[in-house]
Amino acid sequence: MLDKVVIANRGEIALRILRACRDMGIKTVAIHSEADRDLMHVGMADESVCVGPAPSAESYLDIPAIISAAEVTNATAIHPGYGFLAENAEFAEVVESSGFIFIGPNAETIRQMGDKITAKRAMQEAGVPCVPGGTEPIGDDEKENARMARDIGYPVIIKAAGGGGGRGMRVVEEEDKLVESISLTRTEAKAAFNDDRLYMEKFLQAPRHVEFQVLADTRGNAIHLCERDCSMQRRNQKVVEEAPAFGISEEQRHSIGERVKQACREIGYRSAGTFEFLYENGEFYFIEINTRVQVEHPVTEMITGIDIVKQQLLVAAGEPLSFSQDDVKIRGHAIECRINAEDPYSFIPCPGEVTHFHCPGGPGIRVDTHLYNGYTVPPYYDSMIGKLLALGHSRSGALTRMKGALHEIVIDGITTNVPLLLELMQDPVYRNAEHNIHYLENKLKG
Ligand code: MV4
Repeated sequence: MLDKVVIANRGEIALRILRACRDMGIKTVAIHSEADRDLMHVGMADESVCVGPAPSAESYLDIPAIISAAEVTNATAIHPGYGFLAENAEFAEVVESSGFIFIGPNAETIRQMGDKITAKRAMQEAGVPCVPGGTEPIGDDEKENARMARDIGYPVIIKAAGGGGGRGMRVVEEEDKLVESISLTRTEAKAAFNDDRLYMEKFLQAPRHVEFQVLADTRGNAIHLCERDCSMQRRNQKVVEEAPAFGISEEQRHSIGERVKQACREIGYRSAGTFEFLYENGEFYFIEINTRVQVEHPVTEMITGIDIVKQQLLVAAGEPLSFSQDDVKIRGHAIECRINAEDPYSFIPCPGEVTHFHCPGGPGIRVDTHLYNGYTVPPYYDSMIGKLLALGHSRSGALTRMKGALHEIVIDGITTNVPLLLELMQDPVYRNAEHNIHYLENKLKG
């Protein structure tokens, strides 16, 4: 088993990784910036190393500094969490070439799946249903591109191979905008990703966002942990996530689950991963794969009872997964609300001192947060300060418990988005699960 893990992240996910290590008797090293000395997990870790000043580029993204921290503490492995360097193939490569285990997929897989064209081609070959559209990069032949778009049918969406998470995309409603849209998107892709390869897909107008969680080990075992619905989002920032996805049949779950497992085997996937789909008119369409543990992984943990981070640690140590597909059963329904230090309607970040924090509790309530009385939320990083989860026997039971917990939680001293979350839990469209990926933005437009 791993001896000592460097937690190369901050906030709630760093604490989450520390807790999994603690459960397994694995020693922990917390790396942190100068602004994060007071983070809870820094005090709880066996060792801590300051890797630089507040700005992420000089600390959490500083690869040599993180490798040095692993060396001076004689660590075995490095867990990147999510964000920061979690899907940075170069980082995974340097970690492994420096003699440490990277807790995640291997660098080549991260690189290949980070290329949205290669990823889509791999999925098509594995029989995963994809959005209609080519997996050849869009060329410069205007007639050829016009024919491609006509074959797909307008509206189409132009996407950057190096993009993802909403960056480097443009919708084209009619033919006379196609040439200009391709040119603009190519320029933006070159500037943002240093990669001007583009691809074209049918634009789905009102889909839901449904993603499948997978786990794969180094012994050829791959399982899926069912799906999550992440449609309640704003500008590609998820606000509320849940599992399982409302209205998905056992047959659909089995069919897509078998295909994503087959894809894992064919690409040699290792560790935790998420296959993102758009779901519209009863059909699934693959869009992207995320080669990291995700913010919303706890909703899957609550309905299956499987600790995803512990499985990552076991797989990194070369152990087999602790579960077979037959062990994966859904019990109940879980909802997650992301708690952000931000204005609930303008979304402007509101860092500052938390003068009083009261954590909700009771049956089926889980709170993943690094907050404590007197903690000061710094202005340098993402505004998410925690996740509130509620598990119920049914979706309506989870909704009731979530509402209660949102009324119980106290975070004095800073502004948070709790009022918006409460409003959403009482929103009739959300309560009837009739929302899609555009619902929240349209609702906020008033
Ligand atoms: C799409 C789409 C509609 N049609 N692709 C946004 C980020 C990345 N996950 C891909 N995204 C989308 N791709 C086709 N062919 C709509 C989106 C999209 C979206 C997808 C999932 C969750 C939230 C979203 C918000 C805006 C657009």
